Amino acid sequence: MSDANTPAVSVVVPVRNEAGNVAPLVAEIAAALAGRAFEIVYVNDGSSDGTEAELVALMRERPYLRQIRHQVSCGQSSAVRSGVAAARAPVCVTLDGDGQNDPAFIPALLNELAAGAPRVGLIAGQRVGRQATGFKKLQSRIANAVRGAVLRDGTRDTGCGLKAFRRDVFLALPFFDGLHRFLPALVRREGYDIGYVDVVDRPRRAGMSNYGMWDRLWVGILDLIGVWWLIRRRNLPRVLEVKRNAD
Ligand SMILES: Nc1nc2c(ncn2[C@@H]2O[C@H](COP(=O)(O)OP(=O)(O)O)[C@@H](O)[C@H]2O)c(=O)[nH]1
Ligand SMILES: [Mg+2]
Repeated sequence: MSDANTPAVSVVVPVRNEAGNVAPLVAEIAAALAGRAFEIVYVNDGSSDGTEAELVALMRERPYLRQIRHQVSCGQSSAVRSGVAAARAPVCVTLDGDGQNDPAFIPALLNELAAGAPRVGLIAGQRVGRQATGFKKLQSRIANAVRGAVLRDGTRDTGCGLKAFRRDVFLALPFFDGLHRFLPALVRREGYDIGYVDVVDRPRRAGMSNYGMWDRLWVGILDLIGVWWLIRRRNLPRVLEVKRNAD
């Protein structure tokens, strides 16, 4: 893709301290999207390790790679939002920066989104054969079960970073810290359908997880109440424009 052309897809990767994971993932994303007009937007959320330098070095040889930086870490949801806001394509894909999400699934997500247009607003990856530890899997299973029971969003797993969506739909969502874990319910709230693609998770390539159990538990409960309220108060008009009389 030459820089002057508008890409068809923007891949947004939120990262905080993912040194060692950047170059292999960028190569995999580029390979998965070969033949398409794409850009990759890394959102470096106040990393204190070599993430920025690795990106700067790679940007020299990869014209489709961009780096957005938060001066101070603002969290994964804000990072995704900054990346989608900066994206130039009408369709965005997100994935985690630690290598757990395999970019080889990106074309399947994009194909599903295109096939479901304009009714489908989001395609969510749903993990099968997860590589996390037993305890982490249990936490995630409970969180997904509680969320599914409260929100009835028909989604087995919202914790997977691999998602494809229309940029305009994402930017119209009410924003809050933690939003990235509730995308299916929020996109459904706007009147769109959700599609799903099973994806096979991998182990984190290098470094450490950014989250502990308690970080996610308390805010997760608070966010669930907030999203439940948003859905309860949903009010979606069907807007039609009345044509001018052509006389
Ligand atoms: N921008 C940003 N990204 C984050 C933050 N915390 C985690 N991430 C990224 O979100 C993705 C998932 O986080 P990770 O630590 O792997 O969580 P886990 O897979 O649930 O253990 C990775 O790409 C992280 O770099 C954060 O505070 N800001
Ligand atoms: Mg991870």
